[in-house]
Amino acid sequence: MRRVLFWAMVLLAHASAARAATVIVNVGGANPVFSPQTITINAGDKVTFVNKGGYHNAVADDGSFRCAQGCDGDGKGGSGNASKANWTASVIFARPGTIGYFCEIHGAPGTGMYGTIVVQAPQALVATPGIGTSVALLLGCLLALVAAWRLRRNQDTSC
Ligand SMILES: [Cu+2]
Repeated sequence: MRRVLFWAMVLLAHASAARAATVIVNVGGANPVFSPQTITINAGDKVTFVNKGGYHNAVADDGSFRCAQGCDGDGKGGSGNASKANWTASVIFARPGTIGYFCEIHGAPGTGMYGTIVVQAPQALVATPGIGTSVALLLGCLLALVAAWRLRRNQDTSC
């Protein structure tokens, strides 16, 4: 019985983990670009900017974030001032919308070194294959558990 509960919890954890993803955007390197330049994520996902070389930062057109070695106002002493250190900085996008951003050294909104993040609204549970699969697995597991429990009430069962 404990094993069944364990696996049910593993499946549930998997289902909730599938909701929030981390997407990497490479910053600079051989060329002063953000790569991929345009990404599409789901609300709640995290974008991690990784400086691959050069003097850069990542600044939202609307001022909602300004990041390099951390982000301005992150409460951890981070600074969005452009830096050539091998910095990484993460931003979580909670709300749907399209957010443009740029490097203050090599670009401006929509020109030069800039990028776009398309944040989609949260998708229905069944519309996300990863979650749907987990739910199906979990339901299958529970049905198997009920069937096994009816057959052998006194024995430990497992999926
Ligand atoms: Cu730059």
